[in-house]
Amino acid sequence: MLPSSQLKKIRKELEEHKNPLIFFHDDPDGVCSFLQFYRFVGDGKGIIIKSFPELGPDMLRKVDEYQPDIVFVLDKPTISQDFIDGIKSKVVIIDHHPPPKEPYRNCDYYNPRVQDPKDNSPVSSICYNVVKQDIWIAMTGTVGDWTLPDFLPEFQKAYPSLIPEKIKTPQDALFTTKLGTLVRIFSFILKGNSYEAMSCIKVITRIKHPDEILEQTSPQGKYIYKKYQKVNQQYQELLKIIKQASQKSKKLLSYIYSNRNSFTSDLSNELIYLFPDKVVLIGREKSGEVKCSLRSTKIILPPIVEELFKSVEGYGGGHEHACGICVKTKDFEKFIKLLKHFIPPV
Ligand SMILES: [Mn+2]
Repeated sequence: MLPSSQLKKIRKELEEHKNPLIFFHDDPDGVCSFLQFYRFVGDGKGIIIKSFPELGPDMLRKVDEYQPDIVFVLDKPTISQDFIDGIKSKVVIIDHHPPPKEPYRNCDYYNPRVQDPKDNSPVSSICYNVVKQDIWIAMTGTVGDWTLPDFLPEFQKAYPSLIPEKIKTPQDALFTTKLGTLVRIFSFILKGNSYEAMSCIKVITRIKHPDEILEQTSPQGKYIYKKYQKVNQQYQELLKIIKQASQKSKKLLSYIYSNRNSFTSDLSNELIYLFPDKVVLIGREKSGEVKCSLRSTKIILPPIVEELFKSVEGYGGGHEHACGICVKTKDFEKFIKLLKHFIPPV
């Protein structure tokens, strides 16, 4: 976690600025970070970043349009210096991915890894330690990034039905609890284009209790749940197909699909939970590229990924046991062959 002096400094920024523009990563951790800051200030505007891999100067248009008094960038690992330099107001970046080799200039940069390279506390848990409100949103984002935070006991006390006390790992929280369903809801409403995603997020800014969504006790909650159900139907169909295909796989479970929502991260997470002894690679083919999520419980992935890119054109990286990778469709077979080579026999 960030030192309390830094948490206080961020809180002061939120108290002293009335019109923040908040860019955030399009996953539950990013969304929940945005929601906490937005609800704390009570005003401002959020922009979901779907661009990959970099937040670039093309987004400056949005800054000029809105004229904010401060810009936040939450949970987004790669930001171009030109983007930062093009902003007239103050820029505050909060992240928990490995910091850039060349530190960003002209901004305040907060990342727990700067002090402790192993501390990758999700951004939504950092935001909670800043604002100290909306613990259910903070918890959703944090568990969405496979982490149980220090405020878990406090949360269990406030929302005992969402996460039973016996839960001791993020995996069990994700796949066996109501909180896990909430994480999935927050992930699935982001599918589709930015406009649709933002209109759902706007609805959530007005929701006071998670049961409004989970039990559909308010019109807002009902709206969110309906959107989730529609996406979930697609997801469950794909999951079923991949589970069947998995019976033929040995040490590597790989599956490529196209023409559907981007589910590679959600699918690979659920499949590695179901098949912890395999390496899981789920890819989505689109315009000549395959975007993949790679998971393993045992193997440290980033050095392997780096090694693969010496022979195959592509980019990607990520955490020790979870990586995002992009390869050209024409190179994909070669990529899989090489990958298999790096996985030790079961
Ligand atoms: Mn994150």
